[in-house]
Amino acid sequence: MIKKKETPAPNAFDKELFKRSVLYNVKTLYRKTLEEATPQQIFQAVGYAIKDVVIDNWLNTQKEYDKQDPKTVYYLSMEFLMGRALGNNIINLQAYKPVKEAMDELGLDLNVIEDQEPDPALGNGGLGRLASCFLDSLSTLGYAAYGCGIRYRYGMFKQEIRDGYQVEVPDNWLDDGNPFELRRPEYAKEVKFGGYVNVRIDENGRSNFVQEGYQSVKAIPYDLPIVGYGNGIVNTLRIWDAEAIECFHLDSFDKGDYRKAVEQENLARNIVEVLYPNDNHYAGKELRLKQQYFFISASVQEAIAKYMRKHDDIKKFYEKVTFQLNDTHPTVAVAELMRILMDEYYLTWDEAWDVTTKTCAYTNHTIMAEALEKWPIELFSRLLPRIYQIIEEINRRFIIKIQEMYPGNQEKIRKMAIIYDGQVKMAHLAIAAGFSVNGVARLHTEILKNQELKDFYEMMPEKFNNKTNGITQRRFLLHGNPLLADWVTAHVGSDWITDLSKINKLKIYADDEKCQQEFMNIKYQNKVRLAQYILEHNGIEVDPRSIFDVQVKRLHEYKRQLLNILHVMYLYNQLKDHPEMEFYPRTFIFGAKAAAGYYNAKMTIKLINSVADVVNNDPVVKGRIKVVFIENYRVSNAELIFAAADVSEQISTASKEASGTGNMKFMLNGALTIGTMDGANVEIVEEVGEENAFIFGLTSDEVIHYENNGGYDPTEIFNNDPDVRRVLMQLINGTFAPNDPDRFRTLYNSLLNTISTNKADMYFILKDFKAYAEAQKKVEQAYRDEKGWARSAILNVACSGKFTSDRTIQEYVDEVWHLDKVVLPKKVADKEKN
Ligand code: B1H
Repeated sequence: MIKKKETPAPNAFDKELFKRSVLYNVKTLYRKTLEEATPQQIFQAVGYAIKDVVIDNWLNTQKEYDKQDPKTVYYLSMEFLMGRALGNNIINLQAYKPVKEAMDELGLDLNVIEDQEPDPALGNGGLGRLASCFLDSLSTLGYAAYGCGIRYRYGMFKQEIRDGYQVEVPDNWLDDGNPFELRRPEYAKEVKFGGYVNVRIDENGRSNFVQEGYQSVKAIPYDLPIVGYGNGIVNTLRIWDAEAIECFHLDSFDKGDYRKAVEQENLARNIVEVLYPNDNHYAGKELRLKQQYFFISASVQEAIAKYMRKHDDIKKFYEKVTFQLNDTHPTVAVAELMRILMDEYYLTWDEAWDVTTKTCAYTNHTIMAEALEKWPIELFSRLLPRIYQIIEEINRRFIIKIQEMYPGNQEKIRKMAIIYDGQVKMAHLAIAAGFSVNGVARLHTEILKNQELKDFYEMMPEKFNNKTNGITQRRFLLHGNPLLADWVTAHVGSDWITDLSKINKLKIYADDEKCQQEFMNIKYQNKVRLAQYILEHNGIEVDPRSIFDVQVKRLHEYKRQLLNILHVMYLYNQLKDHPEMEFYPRTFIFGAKAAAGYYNAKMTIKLINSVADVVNNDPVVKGRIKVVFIENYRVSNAELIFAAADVSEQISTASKEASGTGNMKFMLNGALTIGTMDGANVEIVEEVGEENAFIFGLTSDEVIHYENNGGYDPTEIFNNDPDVRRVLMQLINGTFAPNDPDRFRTLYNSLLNTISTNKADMYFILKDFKAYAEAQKKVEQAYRDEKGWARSAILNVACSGKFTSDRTIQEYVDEVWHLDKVVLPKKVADKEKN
């Protein structure tokens, strides 16, 4: 029944040339031979050799864009969590096989070379990774796009675990240089901060608003190629670096400019220094607002300049450009666009507003209250005086609209105004000025419409739409799980690589016993690969025959890693009480970074490691439970982890996880989900069937109902459930901290704080505990039936088609962006293929 492997398309890749290029690069970059070069130097040499191949396609694509003049989306984002570029670029060039051969022939191991590349980690978690998946899909589908962001000197910190605690180590990702980036000083822009606004008569006699007495920095773009899969298209991720506007002149002393020169230099140095490491949490810091305006001003200036190089009517800007705002972080783009249109192109307010509101679209990624961006007026107007003035006027006009619609309704103004209570509310600005507002999963969008943004939805229902997130199968299956990728291709052909709906053809193999065996065998080999990684990096031996039960994501109370580890403690208690009970061996794998200042999150990491120390070394357990905390979870080791997972933990408090995207990566790799009806889990279960997942817990409606009625009282559960009580007491009796029994007291308090009920167990951990434990029992039972498990796992892979970012991007294109599809002329495509 198995189809023959499809013959790969004839490939342009010239292996011999490539080998020579690598040797040449080692020589010219390092004055070394291959034998003398370090692994890092070899990575650089290979990177430059690949960039040479990419650059021709990049040039061609941009030339073609110039000719065809397609509409372009600017994906504006504070974060791009790209992960390593080398392997991904080789994959998308369809050159993995020849490159691997070339390396073999040079006596090099491609995996080892790939491992030398630092993970560009210019993002926190899901939001930044989504941006990167979207860029991959945009290029692969053939749409003109720029990603615009910041070239942080330090990205997401490296996590070390010392004595069970997280320690943050700076991420020097640029130390050895980045072979893929291109510095573009010719597109540098000036960005102005502070000072005051004045009205001046310009040389044409027009009165005009100008910013004076400001400090400024020079924004310098670095371009990174985004290679489409097998289509010769290369888009650009443009990240901005900051430099002092003029070099430091000693004669500044004499002019009295010395202080200003130093300040501008400091401003430039600080602005791009580091990514704020807070996921789902707003850091109301002045420097953060500077970062936002810095990259937005530069990006908007360049987008307009580029448009004006080809067109003369700025009033039609929106016909060629869309700005997609990745959450509220880039929302100053609205006012920056207004500013340039009015102050530099002399459009009237109404003309500028017409262009702006047809250009900007906003994606909401969270309903967590602590993530809402609200800037104090004082700070905002001091740092961005002209921008603030414009937002005031937007607000004034918006309030008039509210009053027209709801005459005399002061409450509406209080809830919806852009500026209120001394604060600038960025989400309100994004909604008022955007032509589209979208959530990132069906449930999330419904909650936006019916709860969080209800007033806005009622006033402007036509703006609201859903775009369920997706992931790129090219990185998370083709590159990350080559064994399964080959197996899928052997059964359904290779179309799934660019059309994931085709993976559905796997369904017919779900009941085929041979296929089930092959699938389980591949999973086993991937588990061996991960076990090896864990042994090397954690010194813990795990049994690849045990169930690999995995929760990897940022650490946050709403994601409920605490529920997971409390359940492990409960299982441990059971084994202690009944050492001979039936128990299928299980390896609980965690990976998570906690924001540096997030105490409960950091203590949860310590708890996981403390439980691991006790459980992993207790002879009564006999290795049946292993707990592993994988240090420094990031894109590169994520690829290994998804491939090896049996069970995918997606256990957020219902309503809190906007979508989740890890859930999709697990599914694509054939893990079964244990999860709540939250975010995209709802749609995952809808695709694969509830019988092929383990769903438990409160629904989002129930959670929201409790929240609207003052919470719930967890003491009742504590008093009546001895299993829960025992686990909780172990948090404060020294079971996992013999020398410091109070160590986990704050975690205990977060669950049981009896002083104010509405703060106790805010994330419903105790409320969901029993249901979770029962679902976990079902996981164990299901895993004992190997064929049944394999069937469900194959069905998960087969039903994952909806969750490709290609589908998401096509929906954005069809319903929001309306981009033109770009096809390279045949001669270019041919040249590449022959
Ligand atoms: C998501 C964030 C986020 N939502 C603020 N919001 C940040 C908010 O540095 N900040 O200030 C950083 C990140 N991140 C995530 O977006 C959601 O939690 C996920 O559920 C979702 O899948 C992802 C992509 O839409």
